[in-house]
Amino acid sequence: MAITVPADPYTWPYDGDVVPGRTALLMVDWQHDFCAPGGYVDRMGYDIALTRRGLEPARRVLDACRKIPGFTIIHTREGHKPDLSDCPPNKLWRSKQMGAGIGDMGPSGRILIRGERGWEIVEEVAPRENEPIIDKPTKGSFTATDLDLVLKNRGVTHLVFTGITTDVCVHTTMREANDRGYECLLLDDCTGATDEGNYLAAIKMIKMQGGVFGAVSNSMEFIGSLSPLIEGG
Ligand code: C5J
Repeated sequence: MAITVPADPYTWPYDGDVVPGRTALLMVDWQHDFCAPGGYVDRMGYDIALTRRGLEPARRVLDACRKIPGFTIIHTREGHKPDLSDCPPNKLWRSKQMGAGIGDMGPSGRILIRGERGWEIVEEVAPRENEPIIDKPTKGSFTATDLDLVLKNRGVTHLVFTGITTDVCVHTTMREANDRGYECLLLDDCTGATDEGNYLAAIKMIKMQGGVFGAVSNSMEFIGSLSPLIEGG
């Protein structure tokens, strides 16, 4: 029996079947810096309730995917080397203008620096040993990383997205993936932005032109549709 997910603007995937061995769940940047008190987003003065909102639905999706044999789960983290050698000067300058300089000391350690508390993935969706983690100094997860190689090695052609923030790292990664031919699905209750208008616009953009970057669904539809594949589900 073919498995599909009700989605907008088309039933996902385009080729009519979710095949676990060809599908990956991408958990984008669920880091303290983007959704926990004292992190980068908090220090910039944005409301972390907006970025944190998708965490519980994303955790449920992660749990479900972990029970599907053959399903790949990948986590990403945005962060820089302690010496900032991989941080473009303009990115550094902009962060300082916002009062949250990359590399500056904060309540969660040095902001957006690899190895610091703020850079770690929050406990609710912490990676397991068999789940690859992609570290990136960039917004997109394909730039300056081996994500494409990891996916190709596993034969993955279809990507399901949760993560933060919708309009920045999730969108950039989804666009990069789409350009590389991956068939993408974003779960809209499993993501959030620092601005509600940007969140809504980012979701809308995906759906233009018949799904210019893929399709949009939600955690309930996704888990319900995949239930025949979920062990004990
Ligand atoms: C941002 C991200 N918003 N993970 N990073 O700077 O979306």
